[in-house]
Amino acid sequence: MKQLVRMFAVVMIVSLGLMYFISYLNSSAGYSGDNTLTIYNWGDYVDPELLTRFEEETGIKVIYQTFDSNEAMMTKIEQGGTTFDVSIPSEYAISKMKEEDLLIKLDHSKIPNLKNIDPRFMNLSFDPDNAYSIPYFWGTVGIVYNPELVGDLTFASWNELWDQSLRNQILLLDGAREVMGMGLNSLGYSLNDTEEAHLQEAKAKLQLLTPNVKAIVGDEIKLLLANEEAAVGLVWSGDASEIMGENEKLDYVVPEEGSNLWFDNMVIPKTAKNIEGAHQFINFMLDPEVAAQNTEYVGYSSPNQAAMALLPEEISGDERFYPDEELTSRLEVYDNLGKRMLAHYNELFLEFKMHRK
Ligand code: N2P
Repeated sequence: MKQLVRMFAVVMIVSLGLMYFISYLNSSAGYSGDNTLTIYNWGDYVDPELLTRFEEETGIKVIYQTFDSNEAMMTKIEQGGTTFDVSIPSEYAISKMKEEDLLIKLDHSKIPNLKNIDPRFMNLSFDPDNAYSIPYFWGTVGIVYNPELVGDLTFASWNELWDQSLRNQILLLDGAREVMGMGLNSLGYSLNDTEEAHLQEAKAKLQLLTPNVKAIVGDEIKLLLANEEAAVGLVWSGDASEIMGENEKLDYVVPEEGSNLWFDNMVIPKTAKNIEGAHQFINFMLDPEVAAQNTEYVGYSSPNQAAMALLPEEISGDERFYPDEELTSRLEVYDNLGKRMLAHYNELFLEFKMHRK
């Protein structure tokens, strides 16, 4: 009997010890409630070293997931399967998410680094007073091209993309607003046009581009263009700057008919579990040194004026990525066209994609 009691005691002690050890492992790995932060960002859109630094400074473990279009991101957040603490949508998506009650109001007292943001990027019409969103990066949509492979073309006009010499030479980024917007702009229409006849005209014109389109791709567009797998690409400006960093022969231009000016802001979705940590992360990304390092890493344009002051002139003074007033006056921001019209843009883009096959 004595032996049985002793054995029982040993089993108890060992299992208690094991339980303690497992809970210690869990907490040091950070998987305990408040101690994690789930971030949902565009692909290739943060310096991973900064995520590690955030984890070290705060003891919060970052879980990181990526998306490649506003549409994919919104669908996932609407479905609510995964709960995200921070995401980074573009302006029209922010407006739509606000409308659908998917975002929480931010507590600016927890984001003192907000003072570093250039006032030009604050209080924009998609989010008055930045009640729900904080500037992260901004940019344009344009054309990267290899002057050695395109003859006399300079892409002063979108219509040069339709030139017969570009057969199978164009890569397009995989975005409904961007590609439809390019079609509309090439016809002299607004990229926020909602007139059915204009939209059909744009789709028909895009279909005529098909022989020139080599592929419609995600982030791999950067590698393909830098490696000269295609002569021309429809890209976001920051991707262009990264591509040109890899291959100095290439250039970036925003055609004269106009194009898109976009803003990506950090938000906290309604389903967030770690609202405190989310504010901490937003504030961290707004620190001047952190934002400068992030800008150098991803190649996009920073709205953080304190960070801009830390960046070399070759970045902050590059007018292709920090456009002057003349260029800015030709750019349009995507409007939130409403659920139905946005779905219609997606449909038309999908039909164009199907038509290629
Ligand atoms: C980065 C994607 C940039 C997002 N890969 C443009 N809104």
